[in-house]
Amino acid sequence: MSGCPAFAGHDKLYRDMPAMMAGLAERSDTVQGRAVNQSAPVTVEKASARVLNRAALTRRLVEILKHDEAVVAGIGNTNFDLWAAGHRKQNFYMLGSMGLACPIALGVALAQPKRGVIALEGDGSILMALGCLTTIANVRPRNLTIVIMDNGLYQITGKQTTATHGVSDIVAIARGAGLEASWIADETHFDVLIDRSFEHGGPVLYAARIDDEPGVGKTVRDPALIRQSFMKGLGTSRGGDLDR
Ligand SMILES: Cc1ncc(C[n+]2csc(CCOP(=O)(O)OP(=O)(O)O)c2C)c(N)n1
Repeated sequence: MSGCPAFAGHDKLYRDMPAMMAGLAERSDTVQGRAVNQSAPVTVEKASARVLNRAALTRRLVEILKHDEAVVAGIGNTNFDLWAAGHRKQNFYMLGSMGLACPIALGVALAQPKRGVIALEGDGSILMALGCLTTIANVRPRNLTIVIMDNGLYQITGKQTTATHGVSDIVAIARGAGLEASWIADETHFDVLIDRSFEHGGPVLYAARIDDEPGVGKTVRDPALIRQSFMKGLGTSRGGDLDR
């Protein structure tokens, strides 16, 4: 099992970032070979966020991963698109119940504090479990990054609208819970935010406004298999009869 050295020895919390960024000169840098503007604003409001595509953003995330980060996707489209981006043993795909990507990711982050952990969740699902944001904000796992894919819909059950389709703003809710949070302006800003969360730590929540394209894959519907693969990916599996 390899941990995430990016977190070791970095004592600065993400809340120091605005002050740090204010001191940065205008310059370009690269994240995994992509040019990024390191002087882009750290926090962005919803009105400035472009509508993105969940599958493309998920592929982008998987490409940016540098170590064996755990990625925990919620029920439905977030895990369909994570699966479609290419299965990794460090991926966990929630089946059946909404609102559990962040609580599961919190548990993984606390159990393996040297590993980067990313939760991918839909707006409908996080709205069902807002209390977990207050827990995460108070427990402050530095290795946890949350990405909310906000299409304003319970898409997978027939596109019923959620509260974020109306006046509710998931980033504002997260900030109220005590988390550092930002809307994602565009794909390049996403690269910068993810890279910063790896370098400087969390917990942090980023929300993307996304379109209503359906998920592009279909996760294997076998919870035991998913759990066993994930435990192997985290180095915590004791193995079973089939491994002999
Ligand atoms: C506790 C619970 N309530 C209701 C459902 C039915 N359900 C499954 S997915 C879903 C919508 C999920 O919406 P969201 O998280 O926004 O993801 P999207 O479908 O938009 O990708 C609903 C209502 C469920 N599985 N679990």
